[in-house]
Amino acid sequence: MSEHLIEASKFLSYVLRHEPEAIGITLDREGWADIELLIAAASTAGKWLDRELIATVVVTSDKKRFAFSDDGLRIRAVQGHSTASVDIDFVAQVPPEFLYHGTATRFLESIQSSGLVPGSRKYVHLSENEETALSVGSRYGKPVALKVSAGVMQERGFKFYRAENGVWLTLNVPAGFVVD
Ligand code: HQG
Repeated sequence: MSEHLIEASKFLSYVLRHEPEAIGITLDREGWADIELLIAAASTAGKWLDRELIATVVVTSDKKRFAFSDDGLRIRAVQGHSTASVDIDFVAQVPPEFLYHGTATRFLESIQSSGLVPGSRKYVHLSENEETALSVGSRYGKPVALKVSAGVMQERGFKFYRAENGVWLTLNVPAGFVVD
């Protein structure tokens, strides 16, 4: 991905997950933003975007972070939100027996005492494979992939959701369900 596309992708993550108000747009509860309004608001904020650039980011995003509405008029981030205005109505699903959470070794002590908590986001993010978790964890330091007994958690009543891009979400993981 070129620098230009990475910068546009980061900008879209910022406004569609975290700070829509920074450029004066609003997202609905499902996270959707009107693309024309987004382009106009971005331009007022000094950020140039057009439909073609947005479409290229959506299609080339390695993690499939964004999706267009069926009519092509709106865009949203499919997971990763911290803004309180968005609360996607995910349908709970049965997870695989184990899921992985990527973190940095410096957080392990705290995780052992408090379990996995969502931090500034709404959910704890989990992946089906260890490699993805390691790459997520490497953003914060020496990476480690924690194995989570998702199947047992679900049997005990914890809810799991799967975003369109395959990332699994749950509200929290008590320390006892982290198996290594
Ligand atoms: C850690 C990326 C101390 C947690 C990824 C993580 C993901 C604790 C950090 C998405 C803790 C939160 C989300 C505890 C959890 N004590 N630290 N009790 N519980 N943590 O960025 O999962 O590339 O909010 O391990 O692919 O790293 O941006 O969450 O290190 O899907 O599209 O607190 O972001 O996607 O960090 O990443 P984050 P995350 P993108």
